[in-house]
Amino acid sequence: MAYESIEYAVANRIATITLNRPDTLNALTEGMLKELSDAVKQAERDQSVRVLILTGRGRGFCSGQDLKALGDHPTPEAIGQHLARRYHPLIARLATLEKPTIAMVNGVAAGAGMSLALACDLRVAAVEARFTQAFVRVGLVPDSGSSYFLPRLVGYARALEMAMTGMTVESETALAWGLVNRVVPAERLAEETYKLAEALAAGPPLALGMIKREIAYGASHALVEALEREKDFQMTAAATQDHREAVAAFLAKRPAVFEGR
Ligand code: T3D
Repeated sequence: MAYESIEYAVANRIATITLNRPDTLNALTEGMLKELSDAVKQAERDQSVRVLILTGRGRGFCSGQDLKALGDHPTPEAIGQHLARRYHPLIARLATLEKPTIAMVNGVAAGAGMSLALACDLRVAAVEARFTQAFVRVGLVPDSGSSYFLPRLVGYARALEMAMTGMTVESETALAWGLVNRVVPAERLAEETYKLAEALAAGPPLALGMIKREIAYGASHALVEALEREKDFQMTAAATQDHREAVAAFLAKRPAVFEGR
């Protein structure tokens, strides 16, 4: 599939998706959502890709649904179908991708654009980045996973405040609230994000995929169930060549080389 409103590149085992409609702060159109889904699938299928980075071109990360394209789905039913057909599979695929994902938040993340950032595993933000649950400002409610991820990240009260007021949360507050993992000056955003991505890309891929599933499971299950799940995953991890390699490397005082088997 040829892309018009995103860019997709792979280098050093890291796939980067760049939203590329800078004039609208990368507002999401039907075409862009299709391309984005296709690119995430590519990153999923490509065995050489170990980490996925999502970012935006220009001064915005993503301003959410393109409000000028709202007329494409003018009835409540059409909006519901649009969410179910375009947003839900994309958010679910991102969140369950068995590879680490990083949102490199270069600027404002609003509405469903903020949801996209939240659906990634980690968020590295530029000082200029800001976050707003803009939905309420256009008389809508959080969608695309914001109601799920936001309270888990920042807690119930802060999630409600953001969702109900549409307030803008600046990067430093986002860091203090646990909304982002790191805040760095804009000129170091790419360097710091790729350093983190490279460290993850050098890790044991099967274990990383299981860690992602394990933490998600633990966040929504009882302790006894989480303990059982940990045991199952640990047995699977212990059976991998990567585990044997890591122990051998430790004993030989050399870096481990993980092959994902
Ligand atoms: O139908 C469905 O599927 C329903 C799903 C809904 C999901 C949603 O995401 S609803 C929420 C949609 N998003 C918004 O409501 C955010 C709208 N944008 C803003 O509030 C502000 O633009 C920002 C807070 C994001 C940034 O403000 P600022 O002052 O930095 O920039 P700006 O001047 O407002 O925007 C710059 C340009 O981007 C401007 O275009 P212009 O005047 O230079 O030609 C603006 O119109 C455009 N733009 C920004 N956001 C959108 C947009 N164009 C279309 N859609 C946008 N969402």
